[in-house]
Amino acid sequence: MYPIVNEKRSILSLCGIWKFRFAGDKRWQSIHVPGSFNTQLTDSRARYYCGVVEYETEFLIPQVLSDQRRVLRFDAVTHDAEVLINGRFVCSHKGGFLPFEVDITNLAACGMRHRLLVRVNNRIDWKSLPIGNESGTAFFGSDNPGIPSVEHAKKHLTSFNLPNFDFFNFAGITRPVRIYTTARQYIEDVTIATSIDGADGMAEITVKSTSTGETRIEILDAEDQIVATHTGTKGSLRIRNAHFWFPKPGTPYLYTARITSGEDIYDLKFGIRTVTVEKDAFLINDKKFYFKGTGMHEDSVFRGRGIDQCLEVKDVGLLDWLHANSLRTSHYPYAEEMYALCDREGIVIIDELPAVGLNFQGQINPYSQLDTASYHEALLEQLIDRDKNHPSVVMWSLGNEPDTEHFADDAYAYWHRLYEKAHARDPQNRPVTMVCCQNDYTKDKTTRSMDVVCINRYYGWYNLSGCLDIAKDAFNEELDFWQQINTPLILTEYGADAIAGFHAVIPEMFTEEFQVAYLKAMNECLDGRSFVVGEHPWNFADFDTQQGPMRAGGNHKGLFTRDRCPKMAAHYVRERWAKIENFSE
Ligand code: GCB
Repeated sequence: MYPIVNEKRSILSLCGIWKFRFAGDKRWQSIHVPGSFNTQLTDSRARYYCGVVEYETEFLIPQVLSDQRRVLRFDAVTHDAEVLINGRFVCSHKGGFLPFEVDITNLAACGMRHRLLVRVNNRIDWKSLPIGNESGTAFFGSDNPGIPSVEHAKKHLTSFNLPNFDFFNFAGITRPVRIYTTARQYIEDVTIATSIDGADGMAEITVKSTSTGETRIEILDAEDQIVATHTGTKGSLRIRNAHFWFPKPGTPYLYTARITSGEDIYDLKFGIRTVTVEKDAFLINDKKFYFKGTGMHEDSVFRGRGIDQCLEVKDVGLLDWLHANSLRTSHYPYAEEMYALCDREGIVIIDELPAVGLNFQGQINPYSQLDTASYHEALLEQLIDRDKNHPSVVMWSLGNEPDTEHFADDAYAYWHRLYEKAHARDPQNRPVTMVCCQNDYTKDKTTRSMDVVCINRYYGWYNLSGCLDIAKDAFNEELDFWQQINTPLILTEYGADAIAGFHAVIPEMFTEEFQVAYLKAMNECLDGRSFVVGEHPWNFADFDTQQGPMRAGGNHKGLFTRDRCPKMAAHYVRERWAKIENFSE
């Protein structure tokens, strides 16, 4: 559970300046935690380094906390971590975007200084999520093995750490590190599922506690008035004349569940809302909802992927300015603070796993040649356990753009197993999706089997480049196909790169005018199709990527520049979304 401070719990932040070195170095350099090392350091190795780095700091837990249970928590270390206290191994963790923790009550006595060392490995490969491009597919510029330069380059492949995805592989201790304390007997977990009964809200609450004492649940409204109570670890609480959680411009009303169990107390904010899919509609609180928003990235100039709450506030504010109501955490789970902010601000989230890159355009079968299945499942469980109580989260995305075309049966088996796991594990039984890349949709069996069809399409950009009339024909033909499936569809990505300040009277690719013309053309295809329940232009803002011939200083499909200035497209989208309501009959 997310660390909090109250009368029974405390937090010591370990954020600040730590020591850092590349494995094998003697000399330490200074670094800020949290942050990505690739962007912070001026050391020439920092940007494209591959392998192990070390972070070190000291900590001291005040003696006043000696009766408390003490837990060391990392919100995210990208990608793999090994943690040592005073030279002794205490835990390890695989995966760069989800939290992990270790009980250090008996490992670090209060009132003494302790040395904390974190070894971080940023290598991505065929067993990690996201996927590394271990074979260098497409990277050598030619698949012709006869070209000598290719053979030469292949010898160096292991030092490249190539991503098989389109965002920079930022690494390091990217989110806060904290020691939090609880009573010795403590609340381990709280699960809340809500439903609506006329004017009343129902909250099914389950508490997991190690305490032998009594457990009490109180529900407080936004004015801190108690509106329902229960004694015991499991209860169905009725909140009379409840305020429901609605995305903005509705009211994202939040209640607090205050759990007391023996000597421990935990406070959890939640919203009362329902999410269902019915035929080709996506319903929030039984009303037909339309997703207006974008895919995004945790990405900024100095912090890389390091958490920046100032930027989170800015981004959520700009989404509101656009009249957006939603975002997708493309292509990995975001910092927990962002979900809490979206709960408060009424932004709906499609919560995505870091399963991106399971696609080698048919050259490699990701389901038999890669080794991700059980790890993928573990991440799914961790994600649902972390985010299950957020009212803003309305759908799980199992991954982005896997190969579902060339190995259609293998793909179905792989993704459907996860689909079923997600439904079985989520106490709120939210809809589940997987985001599909542009492919031969007639061969794809997986996408249509999800609760919501989510497709990324680049007609007029990567194919039919610049020819928007033909692109519209092709996209309309595809939408006619999806119309028959009787499942709601969200266009989760569509976009054109635009270099801010590039203009032309006759719109051509890379100009701001073309980006607007492109989005208009695609939107014309969506309008009037009632099974289309959302549009997410790619991307919210320009972002950093691996260097390559298609990327001049990153990906420029942002509606905003990387420093959050609006391009013409942002103004166009804002005008359009002002006229589209969140809900329809
Ligand atoms: C996609 C990917 C996204 C890329 C985008 C692009 O389909 O999902 O990660 O950044 O295309 O701009 O190429």
